[in-house]
Amino acid sequence: AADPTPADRFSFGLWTVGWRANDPFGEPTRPALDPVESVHRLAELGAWGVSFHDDDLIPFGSDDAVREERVKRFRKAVDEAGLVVPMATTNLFTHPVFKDGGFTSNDRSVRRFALRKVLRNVDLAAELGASTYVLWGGREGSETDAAKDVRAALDRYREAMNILTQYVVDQGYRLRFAIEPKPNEPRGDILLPTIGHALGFISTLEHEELVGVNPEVGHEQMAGLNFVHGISQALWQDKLFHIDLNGQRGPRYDQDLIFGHGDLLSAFFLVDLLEQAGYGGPRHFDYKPLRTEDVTGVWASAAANMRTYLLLKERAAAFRADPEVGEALRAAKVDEILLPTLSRRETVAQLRASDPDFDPDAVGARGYGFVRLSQLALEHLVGAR
Ligand code: GLT
Ligand code: MN
Ligand code: MN
Ligand code: MN
Repeated sequence: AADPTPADRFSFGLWTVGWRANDPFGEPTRPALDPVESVHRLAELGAWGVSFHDDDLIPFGSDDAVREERVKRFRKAVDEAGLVVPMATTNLFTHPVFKDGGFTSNDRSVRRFALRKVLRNVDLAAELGASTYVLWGGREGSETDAAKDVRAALDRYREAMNILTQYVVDQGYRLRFAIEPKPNEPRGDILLPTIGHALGFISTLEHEELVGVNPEVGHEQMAGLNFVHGISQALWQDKLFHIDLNGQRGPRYDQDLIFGHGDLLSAFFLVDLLEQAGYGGPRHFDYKPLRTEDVTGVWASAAANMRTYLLLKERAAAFRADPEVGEALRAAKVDEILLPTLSRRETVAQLRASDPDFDPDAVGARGYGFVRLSQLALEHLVGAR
């Protein structure tokens, strides 16, 4: 059951397995991978989908002939391998032209160029059958508050989103956008730094129904936030359009570890949540194979992501099926929160007159039993039950 199949809807970015492991201090440690090879290897490992940035596929600045040829090769590989392309995205961060951002660069000509670049790749995404278009604004931000009028930058961000959503509507594409939050890196401070900021921003858009979030495990954890809570709220607002699974060890640089190789307990509860909630979208891994690994290690790490997810899914199911867990959940009143606080048709006056004998001291003295529950989860996670 820990062997992935396409039914598990696992997908990978071309840039993940294809990362050559260059970092700010060192050169690449691995050769470039041909996207065609990546597609075939991912399919052999049991993946379902592959995602890409425009520049992963078509080198920045390519002419139309090269572009056409690259797309053709990729499409052929995807078809032969039996993969799908559930998501596509734009690189608005590598080229120096984007050093002050794409949609929110102070330079208007850059903002116009960024929009043209995205629109062009939105066409390709639609052509390849993608249903989600991710926007990670890694360069949208600043290092100094003197340099960015953030309120105006958010106006420009919104302007870009309104243009893109209207374009998709006008073209009749079945494509929705997903904003990916991140607090910092590469910019000192990035706009829309968390799931919450992104959800607030989305509610101001003209076509807010076409825009959701693509949260990444490590990005929320870099901000010290609880990823499971963030995903819960995104689900609650019907905004979890896509997800980037990986691992991170607390607030530090973006580690992009294999899923589960960071905060394992959080990964367990995340899988439990996604499966319980019936999340139907891709389980997309956005990780970086460790810089120490050769190409063999790259494919071992891709397989590890999927296997870890499936093992956690098994463990979470066992946790839910355990009668002792059921009893501990009831004792902890975990299901009582499902009950509305007021009864049907109860008035505020009735509420105010109710429970004259309520004893706050007695109720305050009662233990909830959350420790027992938490330990049961841990024991299932480590296979002790
Ligand atoms: C980049 C970033 C990721 C985003 C990718 C989508 S680009 O690799 O670190 O978190 O998901 O643009
Ligand atoms: Mn409209
Ligand atoms: Mn990341
Ligand atoms: Mn990501």
